[in-house]
Amino acid sequence: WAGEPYWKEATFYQVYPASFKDSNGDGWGDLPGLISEIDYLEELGVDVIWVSPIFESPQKDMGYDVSDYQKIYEPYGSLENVDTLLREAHRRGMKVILDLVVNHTSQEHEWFRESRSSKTNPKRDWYIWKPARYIDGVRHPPTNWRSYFAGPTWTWDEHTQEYYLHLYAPDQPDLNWENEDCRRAIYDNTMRFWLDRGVDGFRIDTVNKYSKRQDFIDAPVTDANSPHQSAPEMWCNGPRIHEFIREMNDEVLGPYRAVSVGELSNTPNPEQVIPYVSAAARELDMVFEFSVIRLGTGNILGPKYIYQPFPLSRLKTLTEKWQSFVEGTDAWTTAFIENHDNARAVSRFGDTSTPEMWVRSAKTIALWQVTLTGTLFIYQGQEIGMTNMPSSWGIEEYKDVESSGFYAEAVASGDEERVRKTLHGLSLLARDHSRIPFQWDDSPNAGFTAAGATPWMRVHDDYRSLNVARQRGDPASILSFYKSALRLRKQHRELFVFGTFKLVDPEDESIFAYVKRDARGGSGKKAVVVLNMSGEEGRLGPDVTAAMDGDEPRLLVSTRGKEGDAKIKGGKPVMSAWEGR
Ligand code: TEU
Repeated sequence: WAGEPYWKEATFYQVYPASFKDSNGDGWGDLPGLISEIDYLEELGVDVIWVSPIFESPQKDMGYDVSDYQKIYEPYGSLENVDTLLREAHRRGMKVILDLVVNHTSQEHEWFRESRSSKTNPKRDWYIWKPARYIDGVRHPPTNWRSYFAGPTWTWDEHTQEYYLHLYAPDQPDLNWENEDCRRAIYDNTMRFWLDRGVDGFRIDTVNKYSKRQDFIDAPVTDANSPHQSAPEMWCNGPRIHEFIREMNDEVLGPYRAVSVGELSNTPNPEQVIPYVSAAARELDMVFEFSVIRLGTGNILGPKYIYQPFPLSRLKTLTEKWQSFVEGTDAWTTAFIENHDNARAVSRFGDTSTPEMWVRSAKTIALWQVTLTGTLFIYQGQEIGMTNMPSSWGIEEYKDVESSGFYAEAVASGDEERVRKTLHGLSLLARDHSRIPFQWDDSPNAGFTAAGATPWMRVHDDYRSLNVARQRGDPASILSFYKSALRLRKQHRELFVFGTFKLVDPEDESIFAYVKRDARGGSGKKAVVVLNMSGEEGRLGPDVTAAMDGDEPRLLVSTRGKEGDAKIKGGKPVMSAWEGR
């Protein structure tokens, strides 16, 4: 669109490398596998590929624990493979961004090995070390903070007799951004290294957590049954965070014209988000804000996996909040409903009770996403309606460090009800659901890896009926709908990518309707988007029909194709179950 950078209207696609495509039969996805499927992504309409971490790592947190930023984890391939990926993508006019994980490293990173070797090592201050507190002669961590994966944020180091800070697993010590040498090393060693190789930008992990409050005090006790308390205010959006991000931009992102999308959790107030993404602030191009995708979860620094049911109206008003917060500002937003940290959208917001409802609801979710303002991100498998792992699978199929942390915590509590609720929550919300192998076809192992191989996570029981091969040639498939919907999004970019968003009838608990208008007003066009998010036939309320202003509405698209078309002509629009128009 005139005067706008490419990444605003680009469709981004997240690849989780371990589970996308395995080329050599070791059960792990890899870069040659990804390269072999670039044509598939191009055909889908992808402009930018975001590859989750591929760097050397002991894989305690699936590569979000990097032990060497300049080496590729061997099962994923080599630096040459990255060069080929970049070449093949660029040749097709596509771009590639990598994951930048610099809040913490692996404890096996050379920097941390040095840091923990002695209190006088020059890199001691590159991580956050504190002495113990002694209460009645008993050793305690410096603060009472709870980590994201359950348990404390501090681990004792016998050798140097101090604790180090880790917001995530003990294997993921936090870097000390207060130390300027450490920041310079991050810019050089991790960022410039990849940009010089031709990478187009970064998805920046945990971007709001680099500046910790420096007083290191206890958080108020909110969970009397636990020694570890939720304390995001100690490390999220801290005192120097905007200085750090601005520096990162001035030093690296800006000069390289690298696109950036930061992960911004625990930041539910638009006033806190705007400074990161305001164009004038020159920090980040965009961020992920998680209010919508986290619907149904408990406090992520507490009972995250105790499921919290929510009404549709909540999903609607949160969508509106995170659509409209940028209106009238120079900031930019994103649209996404899946990633590697959340369960599958169709299982959470759609209906998988029958094959028919599965197809319909996956398409309606697609229509919702492609009509939202901001840069659109799709997660691998979303485009074929991949679902959560079967509910019959036991806890042994869950491989994620976070799932095992929360499960172990529930078991340790000795409270059977809590164990039961946690297992239930995990079956709906665990990060594992989006991490199982991608379903390419109906051959053994779903075409993800060789027939006789052992995939690193179990392949979904449904892969014979739910796979790319089956949907590719079928005009009525979810995949075909995504392709045409992504084209539609760009044909009407002034409404869908750049438009304003206005919710209609916020209280209706089955119909989700909104109006998109050309923000610059030039075209005078508008679109009324109506999604029946229920398994019942629905009639449009007066507010929705009024939103059509008495004009002769033209049906641009129905998720039900011709059938939807026939009904609207009757004058009294009836929406069939899980239909979107
Ligand atoms: O996630 C950071 C994070 O705070 C959450 O968004 C994450 O969903 C987690 O589940 C919180 O409970 C990023 C990565 O996306 C995630 O995969 C990593 O585990 C994490 O950082 C640590 O590097």
